[in-house]
Amino acid sequence: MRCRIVGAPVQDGAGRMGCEMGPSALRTAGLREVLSGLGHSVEDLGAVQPLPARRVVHGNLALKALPEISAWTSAIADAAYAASEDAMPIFLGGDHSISAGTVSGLARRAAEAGRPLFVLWLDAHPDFHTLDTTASGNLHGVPLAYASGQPGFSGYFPDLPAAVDPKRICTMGLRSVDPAERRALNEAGVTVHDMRAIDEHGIAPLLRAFLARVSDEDGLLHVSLDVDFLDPSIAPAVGTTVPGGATFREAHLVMEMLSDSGLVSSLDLVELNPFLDERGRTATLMVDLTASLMGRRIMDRPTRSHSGSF
Ligand code: Z70
Ligand code: MN
Ligand code: MN
Ligand code: MN
Repeated sequence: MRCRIVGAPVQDGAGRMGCEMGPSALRTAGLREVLSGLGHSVEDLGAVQPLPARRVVHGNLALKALPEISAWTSAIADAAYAASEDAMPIFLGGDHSISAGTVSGLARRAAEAGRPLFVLWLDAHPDFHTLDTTASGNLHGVPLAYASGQPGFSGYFPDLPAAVDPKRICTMGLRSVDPAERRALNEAGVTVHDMRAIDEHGIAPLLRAFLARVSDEDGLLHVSLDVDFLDPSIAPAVGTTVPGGATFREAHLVMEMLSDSGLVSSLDLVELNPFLDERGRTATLMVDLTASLMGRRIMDRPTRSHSGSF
């Protein structure tokens, strides 16, 4: 596989500073070396550069850094579109607002390729607020709503060349959902596997069913991994820890099943705040999870059957 690493050192979308250092920490934890060691070719494109922010005024006075995040979204969308030509892009956040750009750029790429884009959102939160419903004003709470064409972004965020169909989005690991998000997720038809569903059924059958849908439609699959999908006891380096997250074993199993499927065409690693880490353990875990997604195994397994690359 040809991988392209794209740094997106954005921190203005989160409630506290530090995610800007995320790409550096992931590189320091050996992302590139791990990917090369698994036999992939790796090109590191460095960091996306946003254009200067343009002044924007919105009625929701809680919104923070709207001009800055809008400028980042535009630059990241262009970078995602370019980096996904004949390669698998791996985007290094940065807070989760970067996915407004990554997913919209990838949706444009998929539309041009004539293939449906699916999104697997691994997160404690759905990030499904609109600019009107967010109470915190932190724009890492809106990227999935934006990229799936929910109303109210027009004139504030870049125009969407192509939206992801909400019915092709699957969220896993949710355990902190605001009331407006719950309503919007249901109305839009997003598949939600919250922590209760994972406890009740096990994570494997839920993921298997989603992967079967991607495969049936010959879809492309973007995976967006928020550090807070993981339990804070194994991944402390995130500003918004929520107890009861995915275990080490659940998270690796998800990555191994994704790898076996051969369907994954792009990846976000987001919300790592190295300022909150303990001797790099969260950064190292994120790199190890990426290794599982990219083919690292405990023992040999039968080879994959499907190629999902762009
Ligand atoms: C909450 C809000 C959020 C990520 C926290 C939390 C949003 N729903 N997103 N961490 N990645 O502030 O809107
Ligand atoms: Mn998130
Ligand atoms: Mn989150
Ligand atoms: Mn978070």
